[in-house]
Amino acid sequence: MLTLHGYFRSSAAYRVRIALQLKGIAYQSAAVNLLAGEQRSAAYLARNPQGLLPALELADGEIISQSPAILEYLDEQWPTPPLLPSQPLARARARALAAAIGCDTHPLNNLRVLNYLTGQLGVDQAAKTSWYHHWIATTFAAIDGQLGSAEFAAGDQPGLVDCYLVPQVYNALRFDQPMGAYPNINRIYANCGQHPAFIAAAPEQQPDAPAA
Ligand SMILES: N[C@@H](CCC(=O)N[C@@H](CS)C(=O)NCC(=O)O)C(=O)O
Repeated sequence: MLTLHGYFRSSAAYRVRIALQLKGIAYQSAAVNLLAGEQRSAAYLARNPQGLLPALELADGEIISQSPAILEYLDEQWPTPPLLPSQPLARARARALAAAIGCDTHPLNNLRVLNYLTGQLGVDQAAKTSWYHHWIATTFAAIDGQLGSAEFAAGDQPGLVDCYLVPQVYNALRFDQPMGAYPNINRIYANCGQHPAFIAAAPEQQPDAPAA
């Protein structure tokens, strides 16, 4: 059985949960409380020396870190349904959209970066929020037009881009990001919200989420 070391509100763990659910892969969750700093505990650092979530533990105890690597592994080991379109150009475009979120947006707004802004750099809460909104808006403005008018990000089936987009939008809404300028992102987010895999992967459905 696979074990996903994650946290209900970790965007990167949420990406992996969506893929696991889309593919119908059985797994168990091991909670690492980000707000309590458990990602820096000796036990977790032994699994992932970067101290970042998620980490996927295979049945034999091997560990894979970094959500893009985990997503690729899952797609290689459980190819059906695929996370990527079949045509090379469409695959490249999907990977580019995923990277716009995973490489160019999420790292700027990660917990440790926001904590560094308010801690070591003495930035106040308003400036921190401005920073957060700015980097999300920069990416969402750039990718909204590339998303087209299909039900999901890369067509009529959910896939890799949706795995990245939904957690990023969830996170943006938590931080009161103005979302009115992104009709395609909003449509895809709403459609994913009706899909069983995304419902099961949602933060509120996770065992470590506080009771509502
Ligand atoms: N590139 C990494 C990013 C992982 C990451 O930043 N995870 C966040 C949670 S979404 C984390 O563990 N943050 C801990 C911290 O900021 O101290 C991935 O995709 O797995």
